[in-house]
Amino acid sequence: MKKTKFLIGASLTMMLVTLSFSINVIAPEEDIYVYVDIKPGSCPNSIMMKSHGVFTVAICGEEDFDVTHIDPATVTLVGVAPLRWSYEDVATPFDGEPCGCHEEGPDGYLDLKFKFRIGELPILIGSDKTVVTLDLIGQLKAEFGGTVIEGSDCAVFSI
Ligand SMILES: [Ca+2]
Ligand SMILES: [Ca+2]
Repeated sequence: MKKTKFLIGASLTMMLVTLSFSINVIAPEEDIYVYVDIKPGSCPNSIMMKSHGVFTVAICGEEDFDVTHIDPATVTLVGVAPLRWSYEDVATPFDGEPCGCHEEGPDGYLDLKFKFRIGELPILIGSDKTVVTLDLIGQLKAEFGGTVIEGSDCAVFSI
């Protein structure tokens, strides 16, 4: 009886070792956290749900982060794909508290700018001026390792 328990324990341990080993092999890279600015130059980031327009979201470039390494086609905001994208210095990373923002614009580092359609956001708000965190996710281009990038910013939604 004891021997059986030992064998089960040993094979479980081996399975766990194998499992963690393969995870390490598949995902050697840590995700890269990027600074995201909804409506660059604006704070608060107000979005009117009923206006069926578009709004701008920038991924901020930094001294040690080149936004041209990002594959724009992989980027989504709360699961929504952008209408289009372009490269322009329009934003400055905000390093304050979560959901904080500033009105600073260009900082000398190129940013990746996206346009998203307000009507495509999967967001339902019950009351006016609801603050919602919007998560952005994407990947670097294959030649830069395809590493996952992620970031978020908040918007104040009005009905
Ligand atoms: Ca902003
Ligand atoms: Ca910039």
